[in-house]
Amino acid sequence: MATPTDVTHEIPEHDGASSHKASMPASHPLDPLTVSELEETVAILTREKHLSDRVRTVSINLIEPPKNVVEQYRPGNSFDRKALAVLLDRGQQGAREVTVDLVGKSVGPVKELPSGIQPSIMLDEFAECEQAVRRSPLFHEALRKRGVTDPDLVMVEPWSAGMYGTELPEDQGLRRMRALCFVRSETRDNGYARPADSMVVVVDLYKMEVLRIEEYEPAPLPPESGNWAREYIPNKRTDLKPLEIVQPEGPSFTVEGNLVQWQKWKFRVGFTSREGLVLHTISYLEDGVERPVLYRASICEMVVPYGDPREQYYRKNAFDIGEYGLGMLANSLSLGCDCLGVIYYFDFPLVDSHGKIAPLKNAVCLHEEDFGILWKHTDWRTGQTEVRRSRRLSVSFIATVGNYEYAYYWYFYQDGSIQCEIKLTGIMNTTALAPGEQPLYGTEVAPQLNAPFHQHIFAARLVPCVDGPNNSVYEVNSLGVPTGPSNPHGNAFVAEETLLGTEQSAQRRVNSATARFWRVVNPNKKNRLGRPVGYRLVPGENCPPLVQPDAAVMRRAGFTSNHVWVTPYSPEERFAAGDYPNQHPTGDGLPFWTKANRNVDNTELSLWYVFAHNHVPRPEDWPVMPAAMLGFQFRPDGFFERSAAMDVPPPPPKACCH
Ligand SMILES: [Cu+2]
Repeated sequence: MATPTDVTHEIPEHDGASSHKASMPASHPLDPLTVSELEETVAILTREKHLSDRVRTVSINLIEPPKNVVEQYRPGNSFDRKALAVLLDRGQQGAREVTVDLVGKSVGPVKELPSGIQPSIMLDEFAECEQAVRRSPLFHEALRKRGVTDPDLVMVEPWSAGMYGTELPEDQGLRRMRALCFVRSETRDNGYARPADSMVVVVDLYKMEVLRIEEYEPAPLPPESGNWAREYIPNKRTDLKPLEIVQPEGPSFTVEGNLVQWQKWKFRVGFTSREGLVLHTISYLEDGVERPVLYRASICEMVVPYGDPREQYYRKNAFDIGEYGLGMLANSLSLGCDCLGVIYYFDFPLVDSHGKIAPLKNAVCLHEEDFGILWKHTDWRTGQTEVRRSRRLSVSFIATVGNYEYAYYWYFYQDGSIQCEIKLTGIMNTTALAPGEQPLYGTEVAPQLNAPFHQHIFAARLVPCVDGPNNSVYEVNSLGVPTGPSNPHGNAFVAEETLLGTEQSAQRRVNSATARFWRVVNPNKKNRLGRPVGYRLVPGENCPPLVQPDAAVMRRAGFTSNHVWVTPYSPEERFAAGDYPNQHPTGDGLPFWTKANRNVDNTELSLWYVFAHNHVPRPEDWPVMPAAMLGFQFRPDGFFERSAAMDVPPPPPKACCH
């Protein structure tokens, strides 16, 4: 969570990496806006006087065309291009959405956002906020009081301020951030080793000036450093031999524009400033027929509620997607480090708050991986052994959100399965402990250094189109049958399917006691066994929210109260906590939309899967946390007539002794 770091990788030009340049023209209605389209959007907005010194660009993204336009599109057809610009007017202290028609070269509808709605925090605001803090005499006075003699060594970490109903009257209507402070012992030192717990700097982002410094009980700075940069680690292990991934004939995928084809899979790679990587129109080719599976898939929101109730910390609940934008925080990936093997990179352009456009090189990584065995059987009677290697296709990006890194992977498998995996790494946020103090709501990870308990909660939005647009969702619970006449030996259990036909009935949680999963079916298409074709949503690690239902953060993070939500497909309903969770006064998103209790049976759907990593920190998560992984799978369940992986050929004879 919190501030961006300046992740500036030198991208070495290696053999074997090829890339999609952000300057390439759009060749499909779903292609993200290109550099020239973004430049044109900014030019039109400037010409029409929507941009000025006092008006900042929060985001500019493609307005995705309606489903029917995408379905009917054929290569060579002309297509509309529309951009949605979210602009913040610091002068008028308001925000608006402006539609720009890039074909008509005109400005379309302009929608003023209601007073009190704050769009996401812009990347530039983090730096400007830090400068405002450093300019403030209050800041220097507070440091002097704490015996901090070199302000340049103070790491200022602005956090979203949220909205908790406890705001001071003078804060009402202001766009704010709250900055925590850490003290480095030298410029490259890990600041998180020494939290200056006792002060929070509140900043007005409209005026870019410090409103006040909230002061708390001081705790001494922890005594140890927690350095991780290579120069601080003198004794590196020396027994690693080279491991190279070689694909002498190149990878097995093809890329054309943003269209990827691999094995029988076909999909389009997209990217937004908010979600980062988006996958579109995922289909599976069977006997020459393209069978649709998912129309759109992304991680659309996340929130990290911290469990420390102290006054200076209860507002630590960053919505890293809705409040900051993961696309804006995406890394430029590095071959041999972030990605290994024969890599195809996608570049995507990003727009800063001044309307400047720069391509983010190597934003998305595409490659194949060996993933152990796909299937195997030995007939011990005949000695026949068949084994197949699993090859998977990985599409990924990594975002740095202040102290944490989030690496997002989508994997495609040869048996028709899709998996989403998120790797959490980076540095834990910390607080200081007095000597001998035992933390109640965290783990002491180094002497006098507390890493508070917290949860990383993600929301995936999947738009299923399993063999067609109209789908239904069933919940499947495995239940033991009471011992009795129909189950005299007590061993029977059934897999009970329940239709989730309305939005209210489709608000569900995981349940390991019944091995619960969900089946997305097309009720209009039966397989040869007479059952509707389907895909199974298989949960992975998960946990309910541990904050109280009446915790203030739940107003905005209400989407975390269920693990599964099903809504009728709506292009307007894209983000689980609504369009503008930053400082939202009442909350928005899933809990609000689903009050209508709309029908979700045999219609176009959005399926929302919410999943959490409950982080009870370990000393071994310090100073940089080895990646923790969580996610979910979307596996065929009656979609195919039998295993879709039977036609995968055996490994070549020289690679396999069978
Ligand atoms: Cu964590």
